[in-house]
Amino acid sequence: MSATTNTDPFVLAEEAAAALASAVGVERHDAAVVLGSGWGDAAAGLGTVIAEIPMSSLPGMPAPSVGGHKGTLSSLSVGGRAVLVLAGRCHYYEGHPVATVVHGVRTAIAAGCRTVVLTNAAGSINPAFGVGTPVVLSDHLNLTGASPMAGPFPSDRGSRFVDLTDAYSPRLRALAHRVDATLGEGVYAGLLGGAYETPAEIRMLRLLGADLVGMSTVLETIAARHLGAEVLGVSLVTNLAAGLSGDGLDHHDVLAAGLDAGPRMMALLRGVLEGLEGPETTM
Ligand code: 8IG
Repeated sequence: MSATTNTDPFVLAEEAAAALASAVGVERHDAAVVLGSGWGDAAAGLGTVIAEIPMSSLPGMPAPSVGGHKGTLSSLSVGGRAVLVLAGRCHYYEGHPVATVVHGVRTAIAAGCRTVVLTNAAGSINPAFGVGTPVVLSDHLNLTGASPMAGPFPSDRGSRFVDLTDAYSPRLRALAHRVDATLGEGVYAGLLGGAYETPAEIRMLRLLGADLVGMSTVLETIAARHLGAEVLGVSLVTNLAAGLSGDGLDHHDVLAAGLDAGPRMMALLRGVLEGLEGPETTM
């Protein structure tokens, strides 16, 4: 992590956004895409790469440590819009404070992004969603036991209690379905992780209404909604959740499923970014 004297995570995000703007030579960005495990190859071909920097070169950003996460931050021009692509994220299970887990999203929003697309790899609890299927998030269950809104909170940073009624933007979900009419939608259960679930835990999650299970995204969604950005969440199903297939679970399967679904995920992301409303920037 870069040395910094700032402990206020919002100020740190503003510092990171300023460092980002000067490193990539783009003053403001319109949208951000966080690429989860298996989504890395979907970024190639999204648009014209203006600049690419190591994420860890920005204040407050640790180097990602999980396989399948590149750890780069790219500034792209997609259909005339300035798009930040964060290839990799850090996870709560890695032992980072929640503020660090959501720092990339807060930085992107401080850089101007009003739209945040959060992608991840997930286990499927719903038999309708097979391996290799991208699924739009309709909602989430935050079962991490943590929140970016817990702890000391500056009085000048908006609402203390974030409204999560439409955590995942109905408008962006509709746009995603226009781009790819066969996409399903489901509820994502975000767990602390570090281990996959037991079959009993998966039966519990199914009873709770979860369709997908993973170890990311929910904290970032809360942080993004607090700062007023619109969120689109998309999971790529890379395995059936524990107990739903004859096999055990392995991180390598996750990466392989991502490679197979790459073209479809790329087309989805590109279609969504090109379909965003608002003035196109001139770059
Ligand atoms: I990929 O089955 C992926 N990430 N918790 N459970 C949890 N996280 C996951 C899973 C899964 N698959």
